Amino acid sequence: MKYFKTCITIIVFLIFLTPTAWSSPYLTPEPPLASQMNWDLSPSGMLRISYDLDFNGKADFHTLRVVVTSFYSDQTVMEIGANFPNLPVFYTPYESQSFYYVATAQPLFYSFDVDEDGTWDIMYKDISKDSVNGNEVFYESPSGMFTNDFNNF
Ligand SMILES: [Ca+2]
Ligand SMILES: [Ca+2]
Ligand SMILES: [Ca+2]
Repeated sequence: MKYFKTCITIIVFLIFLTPTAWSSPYLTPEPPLASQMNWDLSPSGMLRISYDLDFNGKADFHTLRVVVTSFYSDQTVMEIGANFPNLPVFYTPYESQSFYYVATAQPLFYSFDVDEDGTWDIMYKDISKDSVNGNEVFYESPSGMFTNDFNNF
């Protein structure tokens, strides 16, 4: 018996450097739509969805989507949804009809209310609306908690 102890280990690390969370504090992928706290139209006309990421009963994460179209219809949400595959459909029911909002598949803005006081503290814009994948950019800090160069981190 011969024992060959040949331990040649070639480890090749292919590191694809992509922007990661360290450059975008708080930025996190949107949870499933079904886990939302509530939704509404923002003053800018975009569809806001609020989440409670730490489950303390207070909203801390909000996404904003462009409304693709909105209309009254007496069709069911299932029927409307079938007309807009892959797009989220929201609706407000009225007596005989509902008012439907069809939004983009992914958000344009991601907003965080770090201290949960109702004023957003940091906003990211995802111009390509392709979910959180590293190409989001700092947009503004409505509360002033953060500055452009992240001095407060
Ligand atoms: Ca919370
Ligand atoms: Ca705040
Ligand atoms: Ca993106």
